[in-house]
Amino acid sequence: MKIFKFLILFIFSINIFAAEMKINAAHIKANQPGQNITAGFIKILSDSTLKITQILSKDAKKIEIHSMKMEKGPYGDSIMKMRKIDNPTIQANKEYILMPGGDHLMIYGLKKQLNPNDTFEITFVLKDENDHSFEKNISFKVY
Ligand SMILES: [Cu+2]
Repeated sequence: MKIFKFLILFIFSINIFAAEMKINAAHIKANQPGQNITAGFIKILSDSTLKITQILSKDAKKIEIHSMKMEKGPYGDSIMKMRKIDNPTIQANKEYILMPGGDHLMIYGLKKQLNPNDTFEITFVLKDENDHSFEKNISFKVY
C-alpha cells in the first residue's frame, strides 16, 4: 500500500514537472582579476510558460536578470542603463534570449576567479503555469 501511494505521487510529479526545456549557448564572461562581478548569457526554449523566481549559485552572492536600455543622459546624450527585471518570464515556445548588449544575467559577489573553459553551475528556480516550483541546474561555460 505504501509503495502504491509512492508510485501515484511519483507519476503525479512527473506530470507536473514535465516542462520540456532546451538550453543553448549558456556562457559567462570571466571576471577581470580583482573584480567580483560579471555577466552571463543563455538561450532557453520551453514548451510551457515559466516564471523565473530565483537564480542561485554557490559561487556567487546574488544573480539578477537585467535589461539594457538607451536613456537620455543629463546633457541630452544617450547612455546605456541596466535595470533589474523583476518578474522574468520565459514564454512558451518563444526563445528566451539573454545576450551581450541585451538582457543578461548579472552575477554579483563572485567567490572565485573564473577562467576560460571553467564551468559555472547556476540553479534556476522556476514556477510553471500551475504554480509548481522546480529547479533546473545549468552548466555555464566561462569564456
Ligand atoms: Cu547588468
